[in-house]
Amino acid sequence: MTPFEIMGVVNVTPDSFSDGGTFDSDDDAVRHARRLVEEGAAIVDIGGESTRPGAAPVPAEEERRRVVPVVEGIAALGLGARISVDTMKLEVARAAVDAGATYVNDVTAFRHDTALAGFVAERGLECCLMHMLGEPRTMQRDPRYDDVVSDVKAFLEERLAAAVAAGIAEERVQLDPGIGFGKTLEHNLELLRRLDELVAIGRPIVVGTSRKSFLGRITGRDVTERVHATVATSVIAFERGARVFRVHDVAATADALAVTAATFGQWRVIPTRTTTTKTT
Ligand code: 9MG
Repeated sequence: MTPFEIMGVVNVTPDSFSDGGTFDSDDDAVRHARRLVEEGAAIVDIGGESTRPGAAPVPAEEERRRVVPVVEGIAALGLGARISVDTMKLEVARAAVDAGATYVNDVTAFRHDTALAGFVAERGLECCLMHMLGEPRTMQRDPRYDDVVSDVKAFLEERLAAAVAAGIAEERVQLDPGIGFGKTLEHNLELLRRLDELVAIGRPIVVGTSRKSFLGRITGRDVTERVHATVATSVIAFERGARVFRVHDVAATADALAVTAATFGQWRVIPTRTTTTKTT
């Protein structure tokens, strides 16, 4: 495996917290995905239901309608990047996989729809299992832990065991502490500081800090101006052992992580390129 992988975010939702409603058409979303791959994304994550704090659930049919044409369009380009579907619903995952996705990013770690684990096993897919306390609608109402890192670690170990029991090969599972999902600012920083304790589980750790509100609280910056803060957290997470970075601003993150990896003796050959990320 390369020292790190970038998962570029493509939200096809009208209401995501940082880029909702950005695309005028499916083609526009497909073009954005291509750009993220050109900038260095190894995975593109297509989501049709916002999971921002307070977000309301979306019916499966509507989510499928948003996601499938974009997955089809990206698959048709043959970009060489893996296509991830960000969903907690079996029905949506099945349609996206039939359209070309090979990775399921489930923020509920198969708790919303337990049958999704069997589907991922049966189709030999990769998956990301994320920690979340509560549900998106209510998760930021006074989240509490005994010890946030130990609690998240125990949860991820339990979900990994459940995935393996459902028949998913352990090598296909990645784990994610769920930065911002039922966590205070202090919880998020503690998780980043002690990420090495999650790395000890033995599966690649995915980190998604991109443009999140705790970065706004620290820097005073609006959501469209959090690229530098996102890069800082990605570099810290890499140093602590994270290997997959779910971000909107791919070019900036790729350059920063390439330099960080080289500093620690892990060169990654990157072709000459001139792209810059549009942060809107
Ligand atoms: C969908 N989504 C939003 N934030 C995320 C994060 O931090 N990790 C993962 N895996 N998915 C996320």
